Amino acid sequence: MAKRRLTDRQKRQISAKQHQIIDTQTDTDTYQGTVVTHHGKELIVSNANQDTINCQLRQNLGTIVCGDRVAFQFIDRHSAPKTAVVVALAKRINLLQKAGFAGKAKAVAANIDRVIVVCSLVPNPSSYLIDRYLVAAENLPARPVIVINKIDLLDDENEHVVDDINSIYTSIGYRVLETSAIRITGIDELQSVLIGSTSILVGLSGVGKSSLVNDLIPDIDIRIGEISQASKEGKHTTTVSTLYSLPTGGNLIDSPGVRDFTPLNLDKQQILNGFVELKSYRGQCKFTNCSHTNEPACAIAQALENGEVAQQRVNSFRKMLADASNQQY
Ligand SMILES: Nc1nc2c(ncn2[C@@H]2O[C@H](COP(=O)(O)OP(=O)(O)OP(=O)(O)O)[C@@H](O)[C@H]2O)c(=O)[nH]1
Ligand SMILES: [Mg+2]
Ligand SMILES: [Zn+2]
Repeated sequence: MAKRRLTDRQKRQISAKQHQIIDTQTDTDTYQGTVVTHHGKELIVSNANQDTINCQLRQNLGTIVCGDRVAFQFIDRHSAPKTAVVVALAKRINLLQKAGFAGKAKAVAANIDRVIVVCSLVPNPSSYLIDRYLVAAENLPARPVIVINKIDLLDDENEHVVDDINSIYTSIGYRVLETSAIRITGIDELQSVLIGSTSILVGLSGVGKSSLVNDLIPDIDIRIGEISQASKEGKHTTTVSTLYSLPTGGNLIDSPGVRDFTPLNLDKQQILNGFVELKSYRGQCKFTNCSHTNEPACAIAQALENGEVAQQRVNSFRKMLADASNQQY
């Protein structure tokens, strides 16, 4: 079939699209977009003009998740909402996955530049959970940032929590932000971190991820969870990852809160690589298969003894190694 020649208008439209070119798509009726959300049969894609398009999915494209770049062809571009069919999936930069039911891989989102690990001051954050998110982020790879939300609940009792997180994580190079979604404090700082990249908010249910999105994007009004006293979980808990376009440029993905997070199938080396301050000791233990627990001349045990690394981080590292070796998948 002869190739259709592009009109000037079409050329302008195409050059205006800032999304990554999908190599296999040369058809001029094909447009590029980013998956806003995909849940069951609902698949919403946005294009460079921020139009949201209800899409169907051509078969055999595999799993498509929030943040994926896709090519689509309009079914009806004049309907409200516009409708289209997704015909191709672009190669991913990365894919954040977690261990779901029975250890099965569950894709969370794709093409992530930054992982914003949100914890709340109350109840006290789990350092092991923060560390597992950091390991997952380092292995994507994506740049992690830690957010301590609900800072309005700061008091004499929990002050040390903020100090501990700050001292442990800033000393190994991570940015730690303190926010209150309710009082709207720390939001400008968070906003400046997000500019120009695709970030995902992750963390336990109820820590305030959706509330932060509402602060960052005043035009939207995501339902947030009132913490139910009975279940201690948000009633309007987020159930599907959704990508929002930030007014300052960049995208922000709000993800459903978890009860727990286990990165997927990381081997020993990947776990070590995920602990940024420990990975420099790689290859320095006496035994090449050192489990870094109780062997003599373990470089990590030695670093701990010398006060070069934090006990809490080494505990997390050892626990993650033990958990990984117990995983039956
Ligand atoms: N005191 C205080 N409460 C907050 C703050 N941010 C959120 N909350 C409250 O925490 C509850 C949960 O907020 P959400 O934004 O729904 O939390 P989430 O992390 O999106 O929860 P999931 O969608 O279940 O993952 C709501 O009752 C919010 O009003 C904050 O900074 N301070
Ligand atoms: Mg939410
Ligand atoms: Zn060792």
